[in-house]
Amino acid sequence: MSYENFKLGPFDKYEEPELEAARVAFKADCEFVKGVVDMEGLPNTSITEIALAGRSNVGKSSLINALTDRKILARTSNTPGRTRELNFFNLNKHLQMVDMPGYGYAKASKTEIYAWNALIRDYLRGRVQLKRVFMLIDSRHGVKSNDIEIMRMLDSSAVSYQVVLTKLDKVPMPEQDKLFTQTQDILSKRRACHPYIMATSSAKSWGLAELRAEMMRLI
Ligand SMILES: Nc1nc2c(ncn2[C@@H]2O[C@H](COP(=O)(O)OP(=O)(O)O)[C@@H](O)[C@H]2O)c(=O)[nH]1
Ligand SMILES: [Mg+2]
Repeated sequence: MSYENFKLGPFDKYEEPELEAARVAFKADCEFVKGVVDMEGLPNTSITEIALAGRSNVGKSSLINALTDRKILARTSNTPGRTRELNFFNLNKHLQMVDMPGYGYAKASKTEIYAWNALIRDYLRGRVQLKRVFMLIDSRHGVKSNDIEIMRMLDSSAVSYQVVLTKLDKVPMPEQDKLFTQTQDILSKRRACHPYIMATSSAKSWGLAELRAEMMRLI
């Protein structure tokens, strides 16, 4: 696939032993901890946390399932906006992964949107053990204005984040190069953004080994 050629450009490099160690780590037990609707409900632990953020339907739940090789761990759905809670998953008591409520869901009411945004904002700003936010971007659509809004908020709160392109299988090879360059351009202007992007397809298992390795670097 085309993105192999980019490993020294916008993509970081991972050696085989590191990829293998991460693969083994993600084979461990992964359990759903809880769904959280307000700040009081946050699990009271100090385990390293990473969060998956992104627009509704970008593929957050699918990515958690693919990373952990479980089919139904995180509920995936064809109905956008169904995930309205912060869903906490615990990987072998070492890494907590948080599936965040999607933003940009057109059919939601203003009140709902306001409540989710407040929860997302409070969580992202106030969580000490949160080591990185993985900002999922649909490869077909690229970075949208509401993605930029979240990135701006992360920049201003100094929460580090990294972009993960999803559904790369939906973009024909000749257009992938353009997607990578455009994404890289947008990100180069952002302060708290990790310099490398990650490219994945949960459907084809592309980029999962690398993303697991990147997550394990944070523990
Ligand atoms: N082709 C393709 N479809 C995907 C991929 N990841 C997710 N999807 C589909 O996109 C839709 C939304 O996925 P979901 O994980 O529920 O998104 P979420 O709202 O961000 O949690 C579902 O129909 C998935 O099957 C992928 O890598 N490739
Ligand atoms: Mg979901």
